[in-house]
Amino acid sequence: MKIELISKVVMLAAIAAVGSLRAESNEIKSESKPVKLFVREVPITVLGRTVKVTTIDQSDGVQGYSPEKSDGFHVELVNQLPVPTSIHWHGLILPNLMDGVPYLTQEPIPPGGSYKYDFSLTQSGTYWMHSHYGLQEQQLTSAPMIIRAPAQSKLADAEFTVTLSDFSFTSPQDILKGLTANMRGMHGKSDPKGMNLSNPKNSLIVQQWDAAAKRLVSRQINGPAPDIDVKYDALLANRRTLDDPEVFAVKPAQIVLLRLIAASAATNFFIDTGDLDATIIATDGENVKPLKGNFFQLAVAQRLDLLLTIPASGGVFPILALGEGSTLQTGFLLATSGAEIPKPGLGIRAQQMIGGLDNTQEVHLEAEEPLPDKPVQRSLPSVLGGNMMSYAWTINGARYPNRNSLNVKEGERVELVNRNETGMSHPMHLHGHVFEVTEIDGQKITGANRDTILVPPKSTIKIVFDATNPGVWAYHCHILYHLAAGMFTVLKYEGADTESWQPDKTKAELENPLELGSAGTIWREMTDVVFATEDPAMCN
Ligand SMILES: [Cu+2]
Repeated sequence: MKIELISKVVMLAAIAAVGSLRAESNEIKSESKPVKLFVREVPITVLGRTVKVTTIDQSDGVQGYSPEKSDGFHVELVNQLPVPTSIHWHGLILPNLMDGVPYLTQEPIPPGGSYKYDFSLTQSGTYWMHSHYGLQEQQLTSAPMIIRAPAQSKLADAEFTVTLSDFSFTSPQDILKGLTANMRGMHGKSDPKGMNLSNPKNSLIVQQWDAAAKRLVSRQINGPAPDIDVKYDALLANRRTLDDPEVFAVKPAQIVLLRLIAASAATNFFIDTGDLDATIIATDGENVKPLKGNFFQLAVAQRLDLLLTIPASGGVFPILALGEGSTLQTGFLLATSGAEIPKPGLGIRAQQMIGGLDNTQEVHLEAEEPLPDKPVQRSLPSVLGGNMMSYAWTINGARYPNRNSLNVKEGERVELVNRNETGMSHPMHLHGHVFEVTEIDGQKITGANRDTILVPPKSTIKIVFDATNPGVWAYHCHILYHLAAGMFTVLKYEGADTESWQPDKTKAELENPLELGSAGTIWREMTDVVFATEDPAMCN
């Protein structure tokens, strides 16, 4: 009750603030009151077991933050965890010291501490936020961030944002221990490279380009399953499993926009829209030329905006997210009024194993607004190395922490040549910039604009951007355990302030982890104290 009252007051205040801002145009935007975002523990129930995870939410319970582009970004981040944290605003072009990477752009925020972030926004679309501290991302320290602008609201009759995650009852510390100790069959569940090759006859679902129809579809092949790092217990869509999915109400003939965010720690997805034809209209928040199909790729940390039309006859339409190299699936339902929701819901496991992501989709993506013509002035190598056995993952032969850097000068047109020498794919994320994908395995393209590019095994992908945002920026693999095991470097502008860059301290992030993974006493203790007297809906 108390919480409801407070949230109403806050909402009224927020409405009043937005109203006055609008009335007085953009002039007072620098005085916008910051929105408080709380990083805190919450219980969720997965497969009948209730465990503690984390969330990033506002005082009214809304997850994440979705500002108007014209208002700018104004957040006071409050750390209510018992350990330090640091939240990164994934995909945003922002001032270097606002980027939220501990020991690179700021000190971690201690328990009970807070930190203010203020900057103007140059982008709009589907973004997200997540902890960049230790292994917190695996414990769902992440949330959506939709940047609103007039262009965004005209896209569809209705829109739904869905955050996809991977979930394990094993703590991330134990998962990492299992991977680095390479203890096969442990509950940490490492899957050493080559293990799947022993069974090359797997029947797999993969993506295919239907050249005649110009569509992305699925097909079945026989082959070795792709290597994956972690065998998860479940995949989640908006923190729910597919046996109890979220149901979004839609209307017959409605045009619907799906904003899909791969907030997973280590799982790449295929998105299956089933009977509904869909069109990709944006990747990583950046518009692309429309690309149709019903089976799409979405790698760790990427976003996909899909437009689809609900049939005039109505019905229930499952949208599935299938986990690469596994049989796990998650998803949600689009349902028109009166349509019968299947009970029990869909299973959390697919009928068939899901194959590997590749370049099938990427070579067909085309930026709506490509970079202006200009020759590349600096080409830098990014050789991705390592393997599952040693579990040492490298960029240009080195494991982080180190003081190596990819060096650029402000104003240059820069190319990064990602050459993946490993047997696994790596979703490579550049902070503070948007790049264009310009070449895939020798084929020149005017590809998508992105902040995260999946580089499949043995592939070479060139990306190009203009160095117009000075600083020291993270460039890393977004598979959490590859990142923790060294696949991280920095893009350094000549003359940049390196005062906050303290690579030697990053090891400390793994020293006092959150103890949230296991059910039982920890959870009971917490719920008795914190949640016992509140609305049970909060525990969903
Ligand atoms: Cu990687």
